[in-house]
Amino acid sequence: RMIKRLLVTGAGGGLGRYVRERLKGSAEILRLTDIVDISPAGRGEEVVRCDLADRKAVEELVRDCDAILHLGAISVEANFDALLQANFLGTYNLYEAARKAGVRRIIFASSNHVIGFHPVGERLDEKAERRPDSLYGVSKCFGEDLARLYFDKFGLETACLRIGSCFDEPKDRRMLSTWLSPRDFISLIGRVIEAPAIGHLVLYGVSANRDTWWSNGHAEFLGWKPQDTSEPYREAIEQREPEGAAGSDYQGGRFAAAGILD
Ligand code: NAI
Ligand code: 15L
Repeated sequence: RMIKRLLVTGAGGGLGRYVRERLKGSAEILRLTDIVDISPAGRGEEVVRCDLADRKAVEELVRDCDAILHLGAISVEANFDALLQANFLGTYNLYEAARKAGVRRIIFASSNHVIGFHPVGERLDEKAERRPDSLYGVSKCFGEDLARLYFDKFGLETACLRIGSCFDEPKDRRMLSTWLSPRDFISLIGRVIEAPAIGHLVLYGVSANRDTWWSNGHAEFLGWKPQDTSEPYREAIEQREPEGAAGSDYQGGRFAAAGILD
């Protein structure tokens, strides 16, 4: 069942580093790529530097890969021209290259910012209306729609992971609800890679936090159970951060409160 070669875009970023350290045994070879230099290939690794906005280079990059973990992107709000290259064009290039190369499955790092304008406390499932809170969020909506198109037209499967906040620890009150532990992130990726069939799947990437807003009830077939919770961090966070800090009315937090960057 083990896949041969898994391409990981954005391998130099925060989540890419978790994957490189901890995702062992899900693929024989990890092909790691980023636009920035990353440390040289170790055992079972290949390293390729590539700008996702470069169509020809992406075609080359994807060749011989069985599945893709697509993390490479601008990962915060930015001006439209920057998002246009990395997120819109980069994701399109990747899907086209994947289609041509016959790649079977993509895990797309979507974001909670596709639903960030829903109010805090509202429970959402995978059918919730998308309410992006930023141009960044719109770029992730585009990726989700592209994934839907490539499944309906070509049968290319994608799990769109609407990742909450994946860091070593939750950093503020909002992340008590949105935190995804690195360990749960890795186990979720493992489940998605190993599942026999996923079709087009939208998932929330969130740990078993007390006050989570998101439910994965439709995806129980994956058998993914988050192990971690933000509770051990609550006391320290509540002590250092006053209640009702800016941007906290909406699930996207500060992204919902910010303006458009030019
Ligand atoms: P990051 O910013 O640390 O890493 C993203 C990587 O993508 C960087 O190494 C960057 O050099 C690379 N990249 C940017 N533009 C590129 C281009 N044109 N061509 C090739 N590579 C390019 O972000 P992080 O936290 O590791 O996130 C990974 C993915 O997960 C991103 O797509 C982000 O939007 C998504 N995500 C992350 C969340 C988190 O809590 N860490 C939450 C929601 C979504
Ligand atoms: C994201 O989409 C970002 O990539 C990450 O840096 C965090 O801001 C995260 O969402 C979050 O909402 O906490």
